[in-house]
Amino acid sequence: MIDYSGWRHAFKLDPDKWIDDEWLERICESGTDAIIVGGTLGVTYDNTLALMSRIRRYAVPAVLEVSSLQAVVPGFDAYFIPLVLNAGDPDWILQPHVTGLREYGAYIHWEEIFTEGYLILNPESAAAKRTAARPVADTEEAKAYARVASKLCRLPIFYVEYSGRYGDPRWVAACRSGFEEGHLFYGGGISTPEQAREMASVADTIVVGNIIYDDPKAALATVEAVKDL
Ligand code: 1GP
Repeated sequence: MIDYSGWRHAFKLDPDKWIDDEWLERICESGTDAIIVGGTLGVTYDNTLALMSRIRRYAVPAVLEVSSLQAVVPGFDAYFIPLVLNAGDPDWILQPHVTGLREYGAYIHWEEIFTEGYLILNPESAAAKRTAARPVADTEEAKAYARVASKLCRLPIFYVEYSGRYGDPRWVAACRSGFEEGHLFYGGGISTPEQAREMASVADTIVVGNIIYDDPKAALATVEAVKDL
């Protein structure tokens, strides 16, 4: 069973985006704590399987963040299941989960499954649009969402998602204060060592995604930044 409790840094690779072998090796061997495979658009069984097979050449833990029932590929170390707490479209809260468990419920290795309470804070992101994410008014409301995840739902993971845009550390800190016992991930717009350090000071794990494809050298620098802390 994987233990993410000590993770400080993870890279998120999108099956719908291309990375060549050389950069994939550098990313996987960078010292990051894990590779999360996930995306919002264009994720299929085939491109997820293809990416997993390439990542599996390396020792780094590999996790699939499930966003499509058609793309659940066996062979990852663990599966993170998002539960979008501020989804405006109720189909995105539990409906896909019911559909999935109805079909695959008997075959699941539950020790590999971890539910993430997801709070989407960038209204321009593809994830916000797809789930019709409700705007969050202020830090107190963000904290209340974190408490819902922690105290009412007892979820092990809270994921503050700014995908595509660097967020406000004060909002992440508010989520941290509402999510006392569990593990807090932050993802969104990290592209410099300074941003990596800033968010790592309020989140347990920072997740670095897009910059891998835009400027892979800058992506690698975020690992060092966090390890030094
Ligand atoms: C996306 O939180 C991750 O799900 C990372 O965000 O792609 O903006 O780095 P970026």
